[in-house]
Amino acid sequence: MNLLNDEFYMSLALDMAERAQGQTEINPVVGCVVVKDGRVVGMGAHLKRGTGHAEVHALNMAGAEAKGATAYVTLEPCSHYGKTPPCSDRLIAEGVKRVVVAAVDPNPQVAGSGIERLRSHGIEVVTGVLAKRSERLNETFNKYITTGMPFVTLKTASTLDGRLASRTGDSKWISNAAARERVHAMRHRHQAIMVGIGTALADDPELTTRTEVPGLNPIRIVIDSKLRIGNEARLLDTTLAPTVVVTTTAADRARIQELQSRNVQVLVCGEGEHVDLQLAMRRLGELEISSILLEGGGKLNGAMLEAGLVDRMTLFFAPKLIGGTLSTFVFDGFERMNQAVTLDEVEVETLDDNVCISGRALYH
Ligand code: AOF
Ligand code: ZN
Repeated sequence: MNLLNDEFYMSLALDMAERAQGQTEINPVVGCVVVKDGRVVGMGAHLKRGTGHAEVHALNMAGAEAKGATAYVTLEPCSHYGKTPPCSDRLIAEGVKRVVVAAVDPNPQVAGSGIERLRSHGIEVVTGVLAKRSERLNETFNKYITTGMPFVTLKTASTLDGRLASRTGDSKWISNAAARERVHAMRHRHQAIMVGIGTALADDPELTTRTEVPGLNPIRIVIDSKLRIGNEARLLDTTLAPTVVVTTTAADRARIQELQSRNVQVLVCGEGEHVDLQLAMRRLGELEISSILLEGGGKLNGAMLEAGLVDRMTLFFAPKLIGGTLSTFVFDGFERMNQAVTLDEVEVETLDDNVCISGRALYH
């Protein structure tokens, strides 16, 4: 930050993109800074799906100053007609001289063709400036656009011995205030939040975002194979946020209709005992849900992990031991250590006396 170089401006563009996390639905977060003759002349971020891309806002602000300028963009400028026209064409039309890009757009409709287009019009393009930071900001987009499957962040708040409640089910509170605040900010950044029916029945959660300043409520998803959710459940109050209940063919048809009449979306994924989680993720992807915060409980956490459907884990630990059997991950377990699910790119952070360990899930 002390040097006047490409990273100096790119980090500003990334800061803007970062602040828009959670509000662009299936679209990536992108920031753009336009610099001419040593001055910032335009800035912009993509703020909402269906509205202007980052480049458009920044170029509108720059006006005639864009001619001969350098544009810093956190994601490769698009080359396709989506809900909006291609940004690479706009950069060309404005006479921008140099474009600095952080990450390549993994969208198969773009994937390098935006950069190619700029170059073919004689624009100098530099790529890879702070690419890792951009890729990390858009890790949910990157998975969704290439697979159609939502990116799943699994979050737990447990004791040091990995318990999410006492033997009687008491869980208020395990983690400290700082950790709980962090979780609400995570809810804001994800499009949906998912729990199992066990958690829904035990805690009757609202699963809304309660932050110091207002945040966005995620779509609530309940995995409920036999439709045991009660009519009084707070999760069925769809005035708070939309609710999707995922069930199986074992569910009572009349009950499905009853839920639908209450504005709840019901997905039937799998026959018999258990929800087919793989299918459920695919169907949720089809509903244009690109990111899910998984808040358990133990059985759903274990099942999602066993199915290889968890992409990131954010595990909060409080310095307490409570014993009992209510574990954060319930599944049969692997036979050998070399089969263990591991965390990659591990980050460790302390929040007062709580510890947060996070990383990408790696399956063997
Ligand atoms: C950019 N700048 O700010 C964003 C980009 O439906 P549309 O028109 O909004 O297009 C969405 C796609 O455009 C999205 O999947 C991604 O490939 C790219 N997003 N590109 O140059 C931006 N948000
Ligand atoms: Zn664009």
